[in-house]
Amino acid sequence: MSSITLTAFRWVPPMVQGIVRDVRVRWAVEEAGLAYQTRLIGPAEQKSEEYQRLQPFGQVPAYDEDGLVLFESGAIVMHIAERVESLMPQEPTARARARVWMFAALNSIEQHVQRLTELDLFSACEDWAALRRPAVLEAAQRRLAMLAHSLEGKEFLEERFTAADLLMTTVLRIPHHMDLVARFPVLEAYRLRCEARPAFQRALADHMAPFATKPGA
Ligand SMILES: N[C@@H](CCC(=O)N[C@@H](CS)C(=O)NCC(=O)O)C(=O)O
Repeated sequence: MSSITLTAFRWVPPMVQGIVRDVRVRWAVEEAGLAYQTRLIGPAEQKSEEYQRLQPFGQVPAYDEDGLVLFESGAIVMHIAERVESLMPQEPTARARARVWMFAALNSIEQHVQRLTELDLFSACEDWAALRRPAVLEAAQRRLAMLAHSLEGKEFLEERFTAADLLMTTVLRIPHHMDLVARFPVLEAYRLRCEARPAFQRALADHMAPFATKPGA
């Protein structure tokens, strides 16, 4: 039985609760049926030498499994998924296809929805943001339309749920402050279908639980 410790934030502002990247790792661990413990950190630990030895950029998540220290949520999810059939098929072609979509989620979709979300949540009052937003929105919509086209008539990105769907769902959750994903009924139905999984519900609840207590309260 391995010992897994996942690092997450002790508290984040309500506007980003539910979309911090530890959610995807919690979800993968839950799908894999593994037990884990959480180490919650705040700004001081984030900046510490000790933490940056685990996560060189001082970000979350960081993951420690019996002394094997990993960072980058996508790499952590892949590490977990490669051991469990429920997240990653054994058959080589299906496995390669799942990997393709994992990278697509993180490299071809996430950057667009992240850019738009950052603009809206952190820079909305800046004059430059108003000028930049239409092009950023247009690029995100174009990419999501193509993703919706790929998912047309399908339940999941490939034959069945895999770690690729897990990552893609967490990416589609990023622009939660607006109806961007809901503009594409295929994507909205897909997101809701994946989020209905009990493992996701447990992961989200465990991610949210610490935020009930405000720091210093
Ligand atoms: N590519 C990294 C990104 C990690 C990341 O952006 N983490 C955010 C939370 S979702 C963070 O720690 N932000 C605080 C900071 O950058 O100082 C991954 O997927 O793990």
